Amino acid sequence: MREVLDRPVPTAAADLTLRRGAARVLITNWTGTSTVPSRTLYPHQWSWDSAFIAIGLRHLSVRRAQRELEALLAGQWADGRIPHIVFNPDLPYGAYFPSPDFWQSSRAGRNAGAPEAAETSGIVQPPVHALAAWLVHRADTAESRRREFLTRLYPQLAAWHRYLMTRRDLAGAGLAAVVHPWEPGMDNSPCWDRPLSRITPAAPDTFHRADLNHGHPADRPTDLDYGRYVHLAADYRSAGYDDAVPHQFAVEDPCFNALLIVSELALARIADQVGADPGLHSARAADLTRTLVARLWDEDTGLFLARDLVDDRLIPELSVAGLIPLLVPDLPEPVVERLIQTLDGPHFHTKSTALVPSYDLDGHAFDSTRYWRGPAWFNTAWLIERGLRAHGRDTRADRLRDAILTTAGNSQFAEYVDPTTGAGRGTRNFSWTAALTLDLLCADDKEPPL
Ligand code: 2M8
Repeated sequence: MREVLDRPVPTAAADLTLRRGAARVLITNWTGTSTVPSRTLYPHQWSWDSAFIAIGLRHLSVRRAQRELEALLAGQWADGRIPHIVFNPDLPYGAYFPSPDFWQSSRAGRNAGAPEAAETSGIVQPPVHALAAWLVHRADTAESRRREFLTRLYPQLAAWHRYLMTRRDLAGAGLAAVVHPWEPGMDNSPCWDRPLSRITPAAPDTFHRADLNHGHPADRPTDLDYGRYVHLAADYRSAGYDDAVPHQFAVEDPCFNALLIVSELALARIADQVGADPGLHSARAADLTRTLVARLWDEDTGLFLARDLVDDRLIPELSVAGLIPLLVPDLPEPVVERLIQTLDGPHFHTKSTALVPSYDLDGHAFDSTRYWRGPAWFNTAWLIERGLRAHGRDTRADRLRDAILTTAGNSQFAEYVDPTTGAGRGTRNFSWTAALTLDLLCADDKEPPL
């Protein structure tokens, strides 16, 4: 425990209480090797959760933040993919669905290079990891060098990005595609309704949802959505998790690709530290930025939209994912300006809470409590806060920061909240909510995002 408490603390009393609360969540959710998103609903290690968690943990214990990322990377496949879940072998299969016996990674994923020593899922999540590794390094560069943290991680992170830029460039157009709604991390976003409508759901009696043992059905995806998730994942498994086979669900997501750009820029910084070539990564970030704007920017709505690769059309649904490219430092200024207008316009502006809903407040599918169909989430708010600062909008960023901190504390670090009232929804004591709260409390606002 001592390593967790030996970092400096901010002085204001309210901040101190919030910081202690957030630290308590992260300490409770630490398993000894990594952090679970939630002790009840998500009892294994999740990919982008661990990246956000490491970003917060670095303020408590740099060593623990390093171990968080190292544990995740121990589950990396030889083809470079970082699986979206690394399973805890000590838990029974019933603790979470889909469990290791569904994914069968070490057998079904053998040709794709799944590890033998760990059971994992076969799909991925957004690439926040290089950004997290860089921020963890920067929190204590001496400790990082002593443990050769970046030297060890660089080849793994480079292989991960290579996988996304080659095997996952399904359209051959220069962006990474996702092949399952769990991959962009926003599982039941209305953006996926149209692509998912083509998928025949797996029969309800062929699987058992464990999430409803812990989550309220009104907060979670429907059974119909789950049936489709199961069908898609089972098909991918049957194909040996081979990306070259045709995919029934294939989408270019703006949040996923914006995070890839920022992580490429972080990888350039990392390459520079370890004596590798930073130019490769900065050139890739520049190409990705141009392609993101060319393929996913929608001038009419003032937002980035997802592209459905099955019919090669933009999906006309307004999601918070389309605001995340604000993080990209070299986004053209008129696009930045338009994005901020959209953020502050009728589709995303909530007068009551100042938080950012996951989906269009005026949208036909808006639901203020159901998961990624309206609720406000803390990771997306943190990313937008960082993006506003990256573009010098500090006053606007301060407002969002205050809203995040107030709501995180009032909601017991909820997984997500009703954006119209701020009431907590989903599980409580959720790790990335606590971690990103800590980051906002402890990181220097003036520190460049990269
Ligand atoms: C949610 O997704 C999982 C499947 O991966 C689920 O619904 O069971 C999403 O919010 C995802 O973004 C997150 O990483 C995961 C764990 O917090 O939960």
